[in-house]
Amino acid sequence: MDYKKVKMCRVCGSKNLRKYLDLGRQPLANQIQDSPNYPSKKYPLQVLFCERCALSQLSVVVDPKILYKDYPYHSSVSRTFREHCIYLAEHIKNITKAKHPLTAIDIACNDGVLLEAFIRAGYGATLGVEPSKNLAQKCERNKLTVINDFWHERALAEYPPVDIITALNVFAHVDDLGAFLGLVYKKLNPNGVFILEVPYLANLIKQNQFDTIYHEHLSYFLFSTIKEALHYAGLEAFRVEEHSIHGGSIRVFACKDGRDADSSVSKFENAEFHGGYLEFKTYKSYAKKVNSIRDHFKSLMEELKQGGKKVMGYGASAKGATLLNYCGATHTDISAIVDDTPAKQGKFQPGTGIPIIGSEHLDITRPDYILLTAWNFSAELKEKTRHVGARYIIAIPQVRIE
Ligand code: DWN
Ligand code: ZN
Repeated sequence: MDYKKVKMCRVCGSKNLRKYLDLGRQPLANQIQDSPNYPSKKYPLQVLFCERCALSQLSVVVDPKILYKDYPYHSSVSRTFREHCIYLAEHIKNITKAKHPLTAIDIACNDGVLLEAFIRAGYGATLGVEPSKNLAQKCERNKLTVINDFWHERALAEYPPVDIITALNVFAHVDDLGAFLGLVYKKLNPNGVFILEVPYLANLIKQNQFDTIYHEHLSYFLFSTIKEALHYAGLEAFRVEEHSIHGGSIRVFACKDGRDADSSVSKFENAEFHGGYLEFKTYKSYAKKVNSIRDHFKSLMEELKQGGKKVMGYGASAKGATLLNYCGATHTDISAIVDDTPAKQGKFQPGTGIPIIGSEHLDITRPDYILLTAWNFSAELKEKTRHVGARYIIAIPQVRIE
């Protein structure tokens, strides 16, 4: 079986899981297809709320070997993300009392953007862990030290503990959080710091960001739920920051040296409690807003098609796959999606038959509208396409034309 059903909460073990959103059966968002007719396998895409710890989690777990065997998403394509990593590497240099140069491991290092930022910031020994062969090979080509494997005991056995361990956009992808965090605990020096970043569930709800829901993202976290998961592994959250990357992420700092938490911890916990994020009804009303976005998007696509307008997308993103598949959009609505990732060009967005092309086609086709399917990089994408003279469609948090 290439997927399993979730029967209990992966943070607290509760069986009281209530479904609040059903995005239907969808293809795997990053399974870029070689042909438009390739019938991509579809899996249930439903989100459950844990009545005990408020974790939101998918109802199924797709085999990670299927998801990450050969991964088309290259983090370095986005200048915004590269700058985000450079800032992070500098920002955390003095977070630990360890002597410099610091040693660091980046879990799910993708094509090494953060590892390169560590080296640029003067860190000592750095190590990446990346399960996707194509990305690990890219790191090796760039002279980065990387283990081509998942983050687990056997793969890390011969590596000593380090001062800094980072996990950017991977914690939401992990099924066995206990094993994951247990290994973090083991591989962290006594006064080391673990830093994770995930899309922030409160933002997903406030900003109607349902397109961040896809099969790679098994969990959708509040800070309070992350804090609980860390605590079970002997790690204590001592700081939390909010950052705009990827539509709004939280960055959580954890340690095992018993240092005091700063005021950000109670601030986030109080905001989540008073914001209603620990209550099921908040998520039910969110689901209603998601469906009205879908209906609005579908009618806009129909109106533009009837008006003979040319619409292209920019960013063959996983979030774009969720949006387009949930709204039933195909190549008859969006003629093509531009993406600067060479590995994605010449292929097709899963489930839609929409071809993925290079940006040079924008000048040839001169679309009337560009759908920013990577709206989290709107500024960067608008800068790149201003010369085209098209108007922009953005679907999140509301469908709008700019
Ligand atoms: O968690 C994840 C997030 C961090 O990244 C992964 N599971 C998968 C991935 O999700 P996504 O594909 O929705 O992420 P992005 O970063 O919103 O995707 C942006 C897409 O747009 C990429 O395919 C790259 C492309 N792009 C481009 O072609 N030119 C992006 C920029 C900024 C550009 O200038
Ligand atoms: Zn729970």
